[in-house]
Amino acid sequence: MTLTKFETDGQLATITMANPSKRNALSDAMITEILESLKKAEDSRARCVILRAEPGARIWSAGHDISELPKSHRDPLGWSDPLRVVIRAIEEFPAPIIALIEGGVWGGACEMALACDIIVATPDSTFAITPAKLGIPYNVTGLLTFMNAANLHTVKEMAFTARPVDAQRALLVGLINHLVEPSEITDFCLEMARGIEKMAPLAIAVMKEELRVLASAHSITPRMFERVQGMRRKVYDSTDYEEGVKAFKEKRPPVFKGE
Ligand code: KGA
Repeated sequence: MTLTKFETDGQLATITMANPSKRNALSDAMITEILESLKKAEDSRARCVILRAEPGARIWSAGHDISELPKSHRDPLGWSDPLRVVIRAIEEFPAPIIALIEGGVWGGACEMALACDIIVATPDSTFAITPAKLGIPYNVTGLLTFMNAANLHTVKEMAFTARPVDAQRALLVGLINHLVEPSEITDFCLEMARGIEKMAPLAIAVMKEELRVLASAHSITPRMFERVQGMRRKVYDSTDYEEGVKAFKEKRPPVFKGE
């Protein structure tokens, strides 16, 4: 493990993203390590997992590794994209995962944090939904993660402005569970995890799965799905998408033309 650290005492596992030079961007390699850690935690029958960045991190994660996004003409968030795979792994993990957040949480990392079961953040944390800044057609299940985490107007404001929301507002709109000072957040999460550990793991696992099934119980017709996929395709085939990714690499603001 080079980009993450994994610690466990059997009952509680902690996964720490530890690649500050790339702001914990969710590269294929970073996500592979997170997935390996989740597998180890599941094999050791961990009753709770904490997912965090290193203590004092300024950026929790900068989101999808933009350099690994396809240039164009390919769905950037297809079924087997690493971000999609890790979101499903978190949702399907058979024990609660607590996101311990310090610092900025961007784009796909915001989805990853919100896919966790309980979210605890420090007052200087921020949360941003960024596809509009990059010209990315976010995928349907990804938007559902955001919709299940906050009310529709909040999700729309965050998605359409791409502006970071501060932790106080995130608490107010129900995006996160608790705000805790940096000096106390580790103990706070550990104490919560120890409480979960004492509860019945089978009951928790089935409630987590029931809530996942209920939260994703939206049916859409094949025609609707294909229509949306067709609309998404127009976006990832557009010059705006190329421009969004290119502008990030060139460290300049993008200029979008709507074509
Ligand atoms: N992907 C790849 N590399 C990244 C990255 C990312 N998401 N974010 C940062 N880096 C790299 C950056 O290129 C630089 O590399 C290094 O990390 C430090 O970044 O040293 P190098 O080789 O030049 P930087 O920008 O200098 O750090 P900073 O000034 O501290 O600013 C930190 C932030 C997080 C504010 C800044 O890096 C930033 O804006 N990053 C992009 C945030 C973002 O928009 N993420 C959304 C990614 O898209 C996404 O998740 C999806 C799927 N989406 O939105 O739809």
